[in-house]
Amino acid sequence: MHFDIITLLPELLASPLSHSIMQRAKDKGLLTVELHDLREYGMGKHRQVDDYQFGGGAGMVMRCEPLAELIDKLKSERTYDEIIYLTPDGEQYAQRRANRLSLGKNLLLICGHYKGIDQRIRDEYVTLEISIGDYVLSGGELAAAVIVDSVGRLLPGVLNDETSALTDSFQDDLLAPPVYTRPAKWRDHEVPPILLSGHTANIEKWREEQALQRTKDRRPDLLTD
Ligand code: 6GU
Repeated sequence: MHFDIITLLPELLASPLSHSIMQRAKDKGLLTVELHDLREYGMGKHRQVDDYQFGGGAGMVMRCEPLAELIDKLKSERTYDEIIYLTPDGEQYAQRRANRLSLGKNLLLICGHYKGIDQRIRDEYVTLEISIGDYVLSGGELAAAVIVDSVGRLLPGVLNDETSALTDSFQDDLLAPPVYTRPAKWRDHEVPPILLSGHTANIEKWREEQALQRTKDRRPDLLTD
């Protein structure tokens, strides 16, 4: 799978996508990520990418021309499954969307800054708008990293048995059960004895019960909708 990411802060995105599972996915050739610095498409000698908003009001808006030039160039090189704008007024991101996006081949992510991008770019190019939660980030870069990580780890061959996505929280609309490792007794806390019993079927049943209880306690909304 290939990601193109349009950003004013490529340095901010490079590091989170260059470690651990994401780096392994890249090394295996399963995931490619290209960062495109919008500043290089800025206007005039100051490479301007933003301007005052029509109608007044605080905050700058990202201009159409630099974005359009870069998006047109990228669209001439690839066909995108989705052109995604990261924005706090987008669809709330969840595992279901990550699962669906992971079936695609090419995704284009657009990171906004300031008050966001001119509405006409959204109307002309964007096919999906995503928010990663009800809070405001300074720009779309951290949200883009969230999308690449959550989608990238679902690609066939990225995860091994140890890191399997099948037992993740949310994969069946349930939170994951508690997990333990050695030692079996730490301070005065013991590992639930069933996990040491070797009875695979009972352990699996216990984990399902724990997952359900944890979901009831912490995220009852997941069980109703
Ligand atoms: Cl996608 N972008 C920004 N700037 N803030 C956000 C967000 C995205 N999702 C939640 N807050």
